[in-house]
This record gives sequence, structure tokens and C-alpha cells, in this order.
Amino acid sequence: NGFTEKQEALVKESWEILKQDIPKYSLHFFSQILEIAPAAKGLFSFLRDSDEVPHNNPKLKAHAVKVFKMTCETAIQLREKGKVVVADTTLQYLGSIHLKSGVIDPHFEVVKEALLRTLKEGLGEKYNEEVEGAWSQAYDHLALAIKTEMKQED
Ligand code: HEM
Ligand code: ISQ
Repeated sequence: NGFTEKQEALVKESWEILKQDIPKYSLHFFSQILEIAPAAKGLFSFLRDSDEVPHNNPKLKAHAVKVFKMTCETAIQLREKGKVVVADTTLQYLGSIHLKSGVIDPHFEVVKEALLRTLKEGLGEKYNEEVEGAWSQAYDHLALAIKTEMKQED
């Protein structure tokens, strides 16, 4: 609802920029999550037993990329269909993974803030309120879909 062509373009363009240095931005994304909510560390299986954020963890990279890509995908759908359609199986899978990991609703705000900070870091001067608004809107829709699924599971 109300996602413009401009917003979709902004999301796509900024992902194209961050995509050029996945190791850097996935690490930044993750570090921001832990800076905002240190206790969230215990939720992630690949972190639980390490003292610091692992610098070259394939799982961390792959997951971080998925969060960005899915948010991007959501932006495209919002523009094309005016709503978010995540494949049922994907949504069920994400719902159960997050529920099992002990993720709760307020964590979604933490990840959102970390995502925005990472965009800001990556885009530099190209980061502005419009970019922030477009990513926020797309993320909120995606987060709501996952949170709703998590509630249907318990
Ligand atoms: C796992 C996406 C929000 C914590 C994952 C995976 C994806 C993903 C794709 C990997 C699933 C797999 O293949 O194993 C997303 C998206 C989110 C979101 C798109 C929001 C729109 C959150 C939030 C938290 C969180 C708010 C809480 C801080 C986790 C944890 C795992 C996980 C703990 C399991 C990692 C592991 O131990 O292997 N998420 N996530 N996620 N996510 Fe999220
Ligand atoms: C899983 N879910 C949400 C955010 C993430 C960031 C980095 C790695 C994995 C993630």
C-alpha cells in the first residue's frame, strides 16, 4: 500500500551498493544488532560459544544477505502488488526458526535499527530520509509477516 516506484528504486539501488562488500556489511549488520542488544548474542547458534563476532563465518554472511534480499524482495512486491506475499513454506520455516531460537517481537525493532545503521554506513552521502523510509516500510511488512507466523505456531 502506497509504495512508490521511487521507493522501490531506492531500495534496489542501495542494495546494489551494499552487495559489493558482503563480508564488511554482514559483519557491520551483526555487530550493530549486538551493540543495541548485547543479550541477543545468545540467540544465534554460530555466536553462542565465541567471544566476539566471527569475522568470516559463512552462516552469518549468508543469513545477513538473506535479510537484506528478502527486504528488497518485499519492496518490489509492495510496489507491484501493494501487499507482501512470502511463499507459505518460507514463512512457516522462518516463523519456526525464529520461534525456536527464542526471538520475541521487540527484537524486530533491534534488527530494523541495525539494518538502517548498516545502510547508513554503506551509503554515506546517499543515505537520507527517503531511503530510510523506503527500507523501513518494506522491513516492517516483512517483519509483520514473520511475527504473525510465529504467533500461529505456538
Ligand atoms: C535465522 C531472516 C528477524 C534472529 C534467520 C535466517 C533467515 C532470517 C533467512 C536463516 C534461516 C536458516 O536458513 O537457517 C530474518 C528476517 C527477519 C529476521 C528476514 C526480519 C524481517 C530476526 C530477529 C531476530 C532474528 C528480529 C532476533 C534478534 C535469528 C536467529 C536465527 C535466525 C537467532 C537462527 C540463527 C542460527 O542460530 O543459525 N533469520 N530474520 N531474526 N534469525 Fe532471523
Ligand atoms: C538472522 N536474522 C536476522 C538478522 C540476522 C543478521 C545477521 C545474521 C543472521 C540474521
